[in-house]
Amino acid sequence: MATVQEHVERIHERGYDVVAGVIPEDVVGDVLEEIVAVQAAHNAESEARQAATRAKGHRIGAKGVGVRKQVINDTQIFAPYLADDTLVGIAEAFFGEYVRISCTDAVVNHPGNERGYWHADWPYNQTNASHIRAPYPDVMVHMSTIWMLTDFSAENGGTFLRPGSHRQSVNPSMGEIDGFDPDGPADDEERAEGKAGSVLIYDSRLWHAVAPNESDADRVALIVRYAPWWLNLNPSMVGAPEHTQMVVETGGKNYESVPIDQNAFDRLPENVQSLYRHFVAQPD
Ligand SMILES: O=C(O)CCC(=O)C(=O)O
Repeated sequence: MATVQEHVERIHERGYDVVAGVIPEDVVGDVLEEIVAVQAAHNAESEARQAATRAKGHRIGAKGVGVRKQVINDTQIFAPYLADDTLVGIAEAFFGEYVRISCTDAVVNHPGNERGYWHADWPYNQTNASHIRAPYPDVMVHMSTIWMLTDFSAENGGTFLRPGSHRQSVNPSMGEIDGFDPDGPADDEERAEGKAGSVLIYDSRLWHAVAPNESDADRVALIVRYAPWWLNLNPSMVGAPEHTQMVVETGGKNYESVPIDQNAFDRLPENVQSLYRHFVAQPD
């Protein structure tokens, strides 16, 4: 098993790494079942939101992917693992103490989902209303993770990744760069692969894309992102004044999430509460 330091070095070098066994083998099946059921129960909402975003002319992920945003409000079955020592150790190695979670979404990539566009994540994704304008400095300010609830393979849509691209000061969310097609394959692309229960960690600047699921079963994952205390998350928080100003009033598209309900928060283990306490819903 790799040490925190070894993972950190690989993320520095390649922009990504995989931590195996974060959710134990005997638990991951139950997590999968629960997440699939919750996402299915909210799928109509997910489709309506994606259609509305497209109707406004905004670019979003990929057709054929069902989403449940801030799924921690529906189920806390995976919550104990969010504060996994290795994951938090890696985040703290980059950011220092007082790390926070900015996103806990569920994604279900159905067989035949379309390929997504190459992009970096918020706050580097230039399609978002709030973003660090490119060319941006060579600093990682957000850490993205994708939690594999099914095995990830090249066949079932293991994420496309471009190793080393995290050191660039731009990404293709802004359109073609030096002849690089945001919608096409890349010569050096790699795939995120691993057993269910593993977590792909990447520098949010890494160029990556949703891959088509060419298997006959869903590829299911959690999208969790870790941020330092010093990154302003307010533009991503529905209801916060910066979100209203930068997203609602401009009609823009954004990286955003609803607050965590007090009841859901109360059910979290104490060490996980500290990752969410910045984002607890205020009573009306
Ligand atoms: O689900 C995946 O494979 C990729 C998701 C993605 O592109 C993202 O979270 O930004």
